[in-house]
Amino acid sequence: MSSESSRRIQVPEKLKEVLLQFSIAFLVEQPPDVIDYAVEYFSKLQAERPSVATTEQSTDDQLSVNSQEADAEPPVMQGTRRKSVFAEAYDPEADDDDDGATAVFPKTDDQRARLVESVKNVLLFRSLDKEQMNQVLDAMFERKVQPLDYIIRQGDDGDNFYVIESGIYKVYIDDNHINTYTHTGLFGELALLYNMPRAATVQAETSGLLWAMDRQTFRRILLKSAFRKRKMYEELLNSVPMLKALQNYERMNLADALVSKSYENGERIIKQGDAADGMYFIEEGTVSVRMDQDDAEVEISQLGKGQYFGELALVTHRPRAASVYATGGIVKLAFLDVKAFERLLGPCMDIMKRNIDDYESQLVKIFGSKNNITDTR
Ligand code: 1OR
Ligand code: 1OR
Repeated sequence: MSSESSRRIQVPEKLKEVLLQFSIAFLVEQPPDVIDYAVEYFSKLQAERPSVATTEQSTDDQLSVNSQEADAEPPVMQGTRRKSVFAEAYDPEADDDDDGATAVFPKTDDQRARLVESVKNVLLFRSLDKEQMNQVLDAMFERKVQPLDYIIRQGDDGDNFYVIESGIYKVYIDDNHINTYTHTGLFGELALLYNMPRAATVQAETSGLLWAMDRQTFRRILLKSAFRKRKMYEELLNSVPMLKALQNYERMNLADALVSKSYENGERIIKQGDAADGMYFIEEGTVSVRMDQDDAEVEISQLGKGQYFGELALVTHRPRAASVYATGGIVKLAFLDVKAFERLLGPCMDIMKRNIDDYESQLVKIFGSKNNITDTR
C-alpha cells in the first residue's frame, strides 16, 4: 500500500489500525465534540484491553474490520454516547426539499420486473405504502457499472442512493476495506438520510447493474418514513443488551427490518410445536412463556420490555420449544422475520447461543430432565 518511495516516515500498522477504528466509531456515532469523544473512546479502549498489549501486528497488509470479524470492532460508547446516528439533529418533518412532482423514468416490462426483484429485500422500503412504492419504482433509473468504477467517494455530497441488481461492490473508509456487497443490498442512503458527507467510498469490483434514485426523490418519498421508523425503534434497540454486539450502522438496518405487532391480553403469539417464521422484541408489556407438560401448560418464564423471544427455533432450526402469550394488557412487539434475522443478527449469534445454554440448565431445574429443546435431531 505504501513505501515505494523509500525515505518516507513509516506509519506503524498499529497506529493506522487504532486511528481507523477511532475514525469509524466517530463517523458512525457522530458525537458533537471530537476531543471529548476521543478521551472517552481511548479511555474505554484502555480499560478494556487485555493486560498484555499487543504491540506487533504481523499481517500488515490490508486491515479488515468487517462486522463478521466482530472482535476487531471498536468499542461502542453505549453508556456515554451523547448522540447516535439515529438521533441526528436534522428534523425531516421540517424538511422543505419538496419542489414539485417526482421524476418518472419509463421502463420496459423486463426492466420493471428486474427492478421489483432487486428491491424485494430492501429493508428501507418496508415502511412504504403501495402508492409510495410505485413512486419509488417510477423514480429509479438504471446505471451500468464497469469494474473499478467509483460509485461513491467518501467525503462527497450525497447525490444518489443505490439498490444493487448485480455486481460486487467494495466499501472503504480511509482506504481500508470495511464491507462488501455481493449482488444484493443497497448503499448511499446515509448521506441522504442524515444530510452528511458520504461516510465511505464504494467501488465496483466487477461489472454490474445498479438502480439509482436521486437525492430529491429519496428525501421526498423515503426520508420521513425511514427516519421515523429508525427513530421509533432507536430506544428499543438500544435497550436490548444482546444488540450491543452490533455496530450502530447494523442496528439502523435492523430498525428498517422490524415490523410492529400488537397483541391483546391472553392472546397467543407463538404456539409450541409450530414452524418458526421470525422472532420478537418486546417494546411494551409482558409475555408469559409456557411449555406443555402432561396435558397442561406450565409457565416457565415471564419476559418484559427490552427482552426477546422466538429466537430459539431460528437458531436451532426446530419447531417452537414453547408457547408465548400476551399478559397484563396490550403487548407491543417488534417482529423480525427469519430472512432478516439471518442477514442481520449474525454478530449476536454467540450471545443468543449462550442464553440458549441457559434455557437448558433452567429446563433441568424446572422439569428435572433435559427436554431436548436444542438437539438438532
Ligand atoms: P453513504 O451515503 O455515506 C457510503 O455513502 C455508503 O457506504 C454509506 O452511505 C452506506 O450505504 C455504505 N459504515 C458506513 N457506511 C457504510 C458501511 C459502514 N457499510 C456500508 N456503507 N459500516 C460501519 C463501519 C464502522 C460497515 C458495517 C458492516
Ligand atoms: P422458540 O422459537 O422456541 C418459544 O419459541 C420461545 O420461548 C423460545 O424460542 C424462547 O425464545 C422462549 N426454554 C425454551 N424457550 C424459552 C425459554 C425456555 N424461555 C423463554 N423461551 N426456558 C426458560 C428459562 C427461564 C427453559 C425451559 C424450562
